[in-house]
Amino acid sequence: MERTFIIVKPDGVARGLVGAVLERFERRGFRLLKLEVRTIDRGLAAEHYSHLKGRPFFEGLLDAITEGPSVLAVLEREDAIKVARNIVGATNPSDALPGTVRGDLGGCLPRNVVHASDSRESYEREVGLFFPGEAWLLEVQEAKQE
Ligand code: IDP
Ligand code: MG
Repeated sequence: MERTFIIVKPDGVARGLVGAVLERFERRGFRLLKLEVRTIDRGLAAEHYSHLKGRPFFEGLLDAITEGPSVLAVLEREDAIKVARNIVGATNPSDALPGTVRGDLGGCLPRNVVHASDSRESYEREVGLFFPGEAWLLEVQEAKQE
């Protein structure tokens, strides 16, 4: 069993797509372990996207992810990270295939509806950033990797 971290971004929440996005994950067998509505502050957003610092779209990305409430979720199933990335689709909604969240629900960069962790390392980093002190999430994850 594996876990992943997803965000329905402010554009997705504003467009009323929370249910549609979460339904896709539930129907693919994901179990919800954590669900929270939160407006992400700019400092946390900058840490979350620190790998993109210096890109020309960085400040606009921070604007987009902090402009309203997001929905944060930790989800579990086998191969969670790979399956979630497949559900989400390509980064640019213009490239995303039909059947994926970004391919079906659209958006325009940087507002592409949803985030999903791209690796186990990213998941652990992200869940530690967004839910610090909730060590049980990390501990169970680590125990299962041994
Ligand atoms: P991902 O969300 O598919 O993992 P990343 O490359 O990690 O894609 O980029 C993080 C986020 O930054 C994207 O989801 C999108 O919101 C934004 N982004 C990525 N590339 C561009 C771009 O070329 N222009 C504007 N925003 C971008
Ligand atoms: Mg990414």
